[in-house]
Amino acid sequence: MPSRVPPGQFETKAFPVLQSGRIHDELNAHNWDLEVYGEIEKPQKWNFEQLQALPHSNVQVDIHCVTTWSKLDTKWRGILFTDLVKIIKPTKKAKFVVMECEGGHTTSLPLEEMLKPNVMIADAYDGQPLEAKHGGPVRALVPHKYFYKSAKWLRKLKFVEKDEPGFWEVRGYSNTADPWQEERYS
Ligand SMILES: Nc1nc2c(c(=O)[nH]1)N[C@H]1C(S)=C(S)[C@@H](COP(=O)(O)O)O[C@H]1N2
Ligand SMILES: [Mo]
Repeated sequence: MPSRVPPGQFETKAFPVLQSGRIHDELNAHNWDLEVYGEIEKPQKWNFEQLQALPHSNVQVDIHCVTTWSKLDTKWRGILFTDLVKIIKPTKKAKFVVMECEGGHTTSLPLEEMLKPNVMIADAYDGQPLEAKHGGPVRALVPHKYFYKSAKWLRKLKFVEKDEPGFWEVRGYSNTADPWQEERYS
């Protein structure tokens, strides 16, 4: 059977916590909201309660951090990106999605990458509300990319025609970030 651990990675049972700045534990289900804007037909601002009313799915996926840890069979719940786009309807001009986080951190991906299986806006991990240290109340989950594409403390999704490389990407990390191709640095 082919390995589930990509080249240069090792498996960990722990769940390390990584971010550029501090943990945004001031965010919670009462003061958080998500703005979705840019090249879409139906701009939105959802608070946490409104987000709960959107269709939710469960996924079980392996995650891979560029610092070489991989964690297998992680269980998440949230709104699949493929379900999200049915509501907001990206225009023909929408080619990239910029994920904007509390505190100014960003990352981005082509819209087609966000439409791949298991990509979601996650609000629960392992059957519990998503903890602040892992990006709660709501984060992005893009399991087929290195984990720096999975924005924690997500506050805005901006749909754009031209890419806007994010925090780690402008600091030398790969913008494509495929763990199976070991796309770590640019
Ligand atoms: N807002 C924000 N999200 C972020 C980051 C960050 O610095 N800020 N770092 C990324 C990196 S490098 C990793 S490995 C994962 C870590 O997620 P975890 O702390 O839940 O393991 O979050 C990603 N999302
Ligand atoms: Mo990372």
